[in-house]
Amino acid sequence: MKKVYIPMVANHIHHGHIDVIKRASSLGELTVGLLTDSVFSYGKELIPTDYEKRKSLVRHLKGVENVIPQESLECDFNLKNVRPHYFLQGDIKDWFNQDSLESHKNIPNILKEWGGQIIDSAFMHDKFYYSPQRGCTTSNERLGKLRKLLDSKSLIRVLEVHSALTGLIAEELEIKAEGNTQEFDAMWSSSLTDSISKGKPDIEVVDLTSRTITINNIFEVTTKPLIFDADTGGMPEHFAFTVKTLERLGVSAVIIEDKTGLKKNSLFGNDVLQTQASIEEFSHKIQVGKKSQITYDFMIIARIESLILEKGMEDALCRALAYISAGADGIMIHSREREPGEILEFCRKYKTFDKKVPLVVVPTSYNKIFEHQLIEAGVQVVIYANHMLRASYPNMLAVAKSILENGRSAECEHMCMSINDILTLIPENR
Ligand code: SPV
Ligand code: MG
Repeated sequence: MKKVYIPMVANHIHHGHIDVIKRASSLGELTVGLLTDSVFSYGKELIPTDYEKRKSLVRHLKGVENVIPQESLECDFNLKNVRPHYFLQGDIKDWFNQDSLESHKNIPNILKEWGGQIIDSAFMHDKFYYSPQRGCTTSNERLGKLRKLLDSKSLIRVLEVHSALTGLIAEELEIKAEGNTQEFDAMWSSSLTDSISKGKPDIEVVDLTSRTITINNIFEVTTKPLIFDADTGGMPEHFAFTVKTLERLGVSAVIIEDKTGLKKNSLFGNDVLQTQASIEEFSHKIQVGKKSQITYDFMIIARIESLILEKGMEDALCRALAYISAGADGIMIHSREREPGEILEFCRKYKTFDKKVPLVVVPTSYNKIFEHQLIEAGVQVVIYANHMLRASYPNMLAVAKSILENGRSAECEHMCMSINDILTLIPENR
C-alpha cells in the first residue's frame, strides 16, 4: 500500500478539503499532518477552533487514515517519519504568505531520499475555496481572537482606531523587519479619539450607541480583535448592558477605569478634578460585568488610575490584587510620567503576585520605552492609544490653512496623497 501525506489546517472544512482528500486517498493510505494551533495562531488567520476539535473533524472524513500533528509550517519532520510515496501540495500561498512557500522549499530533496513524489493538487488553486475576503469574519470568531493571541504571543500590539480607514491601517499594514513580519494584532477604540473625532470632549458624553456606530464601521472592513475603552463603565447596572452590547458585536475586551463622577481624560492628571472610585465600588462593577457576559472569551480589564492620580504604588498594587479577586481578566496600569520608572516598578512587583492576569500598558507619555523592554517587564498588551488621530489632524489643519492663505490648493499639493493613491487606497478599487 502506497503512503500519501497532506498538510492541512482544516480551519473551516469545505468541499476543497473533501476534493483533495478524495484524490489523495485514491493514491494510497492517507496521513493528514494537521497544523497545530501554535503554527497558525498569529496574524489575521487565527484558528477559531483548537487542534483537538479540528482533529476530531478531520479524522472522521472519508479517506483519512491517520491524523498527526504538524508542529511547524515545514513538513520536514513529519515527512521523514511517515516517508510517504506521495506528497500533495495545494496552493499554500492561499493559506498564508511568502513564508509558507519558504517553508516548503526542502520537500523535493527530502522526498528524493526514498523516491517520493510531489503531486500538485491543482484544483486547490481554485480561489473559490480559499479567497480570504477583506473584513470577512463573524462576531464570535473575532471575539475569541484576543484570548488566542494572548495564549500564543509574548506581546499583543494594539493600534488606536476611530474610523474604518484607521481600521484598515491596523488590519493591513505589515512591515518586514529582520526577516520577520511586523503588524498590529488588535485595535483600540479609544474614548479620547472617538470623542474628539466627533468634536466632543472625552467626558463620557459620546454615548454607547454612537460608539457602536464607529465600531460597526470598523468591523465592516477588518477582522482583527478590538479592545473597547468604556471609560468608567458608568453605573454597574448600565455596565451590565454595555458588556452584552459589546459582546454581541464581537468586541473582545472592555477596559474600565476606576474613576467616578465626571470623567476627565487621565493625561490631565490632577490638573483637573478627578475622583477615584473606592476598591469596593469598582470591584462590584467588575463582578456585575462578569456576571453579565455570555461567552468565556470576552474579557473585562480593570484599569488602575492610582499612579495618574498620585495615590502611590502601594494603592495601585492593592487595587490590582482586589480587582483580580473580583474577576478582572486583565489589569491596565496607567501613568502619565515621561519616564517609564513607575510603570516598570509596578511590573516588577506585579510579577510576584500568585494570581496574575495579562498586564496592559499605554505608553503615550513614556514613549521612549521599546516593546522588548515591555516584554521583559512582563507586559502582555501595549496600546498605542491615540496616534492615528494625533497624526492626521495637524496635517489636515496645515492643508486647510494653506488653501486659505494662497487662495488655491497648488501650494499644499505636496502635503496630500495623490489622486491615484487615494483612488487605489481601498482594495476593492485596485
Ligand atoms: C483613551 O485613549 O481614551 C484612553 C487612554 O483612555 S488615555 O487617553 O491615555 O487616558
Ligand atoms: Mg479613554
